[in-house]
Amino acid sequence: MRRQAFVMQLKKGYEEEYKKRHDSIWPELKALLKENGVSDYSIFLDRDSGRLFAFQKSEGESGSQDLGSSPIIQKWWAYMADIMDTNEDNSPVSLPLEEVFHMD
Ligand code: RM4
Repeated sequence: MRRQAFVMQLKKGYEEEYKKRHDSIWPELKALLKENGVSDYSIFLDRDSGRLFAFQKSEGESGSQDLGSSPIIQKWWAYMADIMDTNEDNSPVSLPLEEVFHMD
């Protein structure tokens, strides 16, 4: 099981909207993530900077940000694109982070 973390960027003023959309995350998106080995997935927000810190475990090398070929992911990314910094394909700009400490 691999631990992954990455940073995304939320546009200012959308903090409540971001949480609201994730509180009602699509069941089909959750199912897709689990089917692809993603678990223990959390996203934290630094309200001052709008930085979103994501952590997840994955069974294989790929994680949530590697599923862009899925129509459900493409639909979700398009849905979220108005409130996040995104690439041209609507995927959220994601900065992978290096694990420098872990304690079980
Ligand atoms: C985030 C972002 C990620 C997705 C999660 C569920 O806002 O879109 O790519 O994995 O939502």
